[in-house]
Amino acid sequence: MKQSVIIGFLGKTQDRFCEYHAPKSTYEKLQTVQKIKGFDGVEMVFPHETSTPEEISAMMRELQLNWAAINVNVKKDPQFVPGSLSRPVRQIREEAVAMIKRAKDFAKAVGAPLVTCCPLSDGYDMLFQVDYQASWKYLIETIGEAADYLPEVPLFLEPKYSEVRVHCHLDSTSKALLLLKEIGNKNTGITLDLGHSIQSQENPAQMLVTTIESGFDVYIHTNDNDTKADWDLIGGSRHFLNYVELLFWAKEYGYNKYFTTDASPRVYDIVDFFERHAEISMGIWNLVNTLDTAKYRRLMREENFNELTALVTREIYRV
Ligand SMILES: [Mn+2]
Repeated sequence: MKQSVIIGFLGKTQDRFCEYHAPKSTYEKLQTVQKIKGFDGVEMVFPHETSTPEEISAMMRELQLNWAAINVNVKKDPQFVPGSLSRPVRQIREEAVAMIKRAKDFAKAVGAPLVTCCPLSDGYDMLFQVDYQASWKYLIETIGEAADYLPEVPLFLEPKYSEVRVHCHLDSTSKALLLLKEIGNKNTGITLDLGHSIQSQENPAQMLVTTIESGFDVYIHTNDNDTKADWDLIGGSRHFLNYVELLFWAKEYGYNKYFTTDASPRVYDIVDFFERHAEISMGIWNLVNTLDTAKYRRLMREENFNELTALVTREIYRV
């Protein structure tokens, strides 16, 4: 299991009420990754944490870190705060597409395997606020154009139900998958964030399978929450069995990308918080590797829920 982290969470973070931890430069964040036992991968936000490909590559080499992904942020700049890829203003949509293209150029230059995009500002707060017909059409156009550019760097979309809009357009894995189907570019995928998926009342393991069986790739973000909001807690701290089941199916499909931690330490010590996340994640991965998956699959085919439940009790919960 390869584990990485979205390095934005290693510096200062904030919510509506509080600020947490001190600001760090990109170099200091990368030094922190190196300190976390179990992590050697990096997801970096473009363009807000990046400089030149040469400078960033030198830092990554010096600290012996590896790329999980480039995360292109099309919501932070002032013109994108009310939305970007789905907006009726052509110039704003074009600027957002151009930013994704530049993120792909950067990913190629530094050797990162993929670009992931979570268009959180594209959505709405009130009913009768946006034209659903136009916004869906624009999402197909803009993300389709960004996907077509530099096909050797695949584009992954990360859906989420809520925040920063009350209702994001890509509010579930299914909705994002439908968009990818409409776009029809095989060099695309879903960034399946466990916490986003359960907030959308999905089963993450089933959405992993559904996405792959629909012909699209998957990149996994790990965390946990209470399903009401995206709290970015330590993995397994509330939905242990969901985490086990997701890793069970990831193993079945031979998932070989990074498992990237999308969790927020807030009031907790940063290194301790991520080490606890790395530890439970590796523990679950090791556990999954002890399971006789062929036996589980056979029992599923036989609809033997009684034996499956007994196996889960004995082999997973171990009670
Ligand atoms: Mn995520």
